Amino acid sequence: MGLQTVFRAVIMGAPGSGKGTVSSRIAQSFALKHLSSGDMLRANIEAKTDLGLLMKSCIDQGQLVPDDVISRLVLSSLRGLEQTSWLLDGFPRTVAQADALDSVYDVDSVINLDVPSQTIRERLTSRWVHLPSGRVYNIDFNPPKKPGLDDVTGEPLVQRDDDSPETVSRRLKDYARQTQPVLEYYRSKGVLETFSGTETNKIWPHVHAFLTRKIPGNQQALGKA
Ligand code: G5P
Ligand code: MG
Repeated sequence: MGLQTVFRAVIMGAPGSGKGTVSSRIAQSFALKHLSSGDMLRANIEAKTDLGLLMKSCIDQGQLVPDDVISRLVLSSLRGLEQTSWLLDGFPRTVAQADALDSVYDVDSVINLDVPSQTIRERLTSRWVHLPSGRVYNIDFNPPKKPGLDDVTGEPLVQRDDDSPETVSRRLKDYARQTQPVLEYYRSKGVLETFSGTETNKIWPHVHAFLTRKIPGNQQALGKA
């Protein structure tokens, strides 16, 4: 009676597969709290925290940061959210990270965005971001209202240091090597749901329909795709 059921989800997919884009739609439609490990790291770099200064070169080169560092950062941000439905984006990225998460929470669903590498390469070179909020734009797909400026704050947009073509290649390779096993991990637990395609607008209605079925107690705020 009245006990709100909590829904815990992870969104996976190669760099540039659209995790950030789809996550913000999910957060809006289903009132889940969106937590992005990459946004957390970039916020630390922007604020020049000790952690940010230490991790900057690693991230700029497209390498994964150490498992214990990222696990501590993400798991501490989940503290106090026992009664909140959330969506993790960018974490876990290795089996060690998946084990760390598993020791604290069971994940209800893992949404896997499966997008071809060539599509990804094209997207990332035209991505622009507003670092303080994590809002993502693309000069072809979802351009800002005013070129080079964030829609909400009017602040300047930047390109990520790790979106250069060589660094994107490295990130895609690392994804195949280090993150594919995490997909197997969740497949074996029976919670993996894969969505394939080259366009987010075509993938999204399927993700929306899936979550509408999955999320208990009809939590959708807006409910429309
Ligand atoms: P991040 O921040 O987690 P990645 O590499 O996993 O970074 P990324 O690049 O943020 O993932 P995304 O979120 O999957 O990609 O994709 P997105 O931003 O929504 O979309 C990409 C672009 O395509 C955007 O410009 C978007 O507008 C556009 N787009 C979307 N859909 C379409 C479409 O249909 N058509 C077109 N034309 N465009 C579209 O991690 C960054 C770094 O942080 C560290 C690592 O160093 C990592 O490299 N890190 C971790 N290290 C260890 N462990 C972890 N768990 C870590 N998490 C982060
Ligand atoms: Mg992202």
